[in-house]
Amino acid sequence: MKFHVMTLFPEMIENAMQESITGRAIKAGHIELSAVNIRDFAENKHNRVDDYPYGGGAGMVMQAGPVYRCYKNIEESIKDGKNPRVIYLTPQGKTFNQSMAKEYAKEENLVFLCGHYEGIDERVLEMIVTDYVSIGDYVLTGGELPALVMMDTISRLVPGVLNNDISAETESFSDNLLEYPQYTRPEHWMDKSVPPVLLSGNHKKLAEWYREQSVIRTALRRPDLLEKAELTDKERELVKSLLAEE
Ligand code: 6GU
Repeated sequence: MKFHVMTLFPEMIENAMQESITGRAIKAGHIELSAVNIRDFAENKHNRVDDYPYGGGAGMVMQAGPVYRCYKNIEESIKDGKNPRVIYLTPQGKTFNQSMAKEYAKEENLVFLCGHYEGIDERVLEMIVTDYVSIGDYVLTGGELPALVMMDTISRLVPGVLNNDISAETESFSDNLLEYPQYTRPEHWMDKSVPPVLLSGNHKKLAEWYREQSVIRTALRRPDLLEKAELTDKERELVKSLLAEE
């Protein structure tokens, strides 16, 4: 998986991606990152890439030319002959979720276009963008943090990035249930003890407890997710009694 990021702040992308699990994945060669500065494709003395909006109004608009030349440069670097998906980060896009991440993780190349100022000239968006994606209903100053959010989410689905292959599958959202609570040593802390079933070594009881805790937690914190979860009749009864208590 190679991520290509078109941005005015390449260091913001590189610095964040070099930390923690994504940093290790880059060093190990599981993912590749190229942050390309759109400003390098300005063709004027002061390297300006924005101008006033036609029609007037507040703020500046990123010009089509530098963005287009930046994209062409990336396209030429991709040697597989396929047109990559080009994701424009915008609050006007489809809200990113885990199932979109799973789809993106199948791609060999992904291009992210990060806007700033009041936006980007519509004509270049029409030319190159395949997907308009938002990360939620709030407004950020630019597309860099959303691109980082998406790359982080997608990276951990790429084979080899996480230590154990099962961990990406068994956690929150994979079956529309939240993950069960976790505990580590010491067994007793303040006035709180680890649930005894976790010390029992009984695998069947453990699996039942994990499942029940996931259902309880999802009912209390994210009842909206349960519409898509597959629950047994007994689990549905449990949910009903929990939601009645509230
Ligand atoms: Cl993708 N961009 C910006 N600027 N703000 C956002 C967003 C994206 N997603 C949520 N808010």
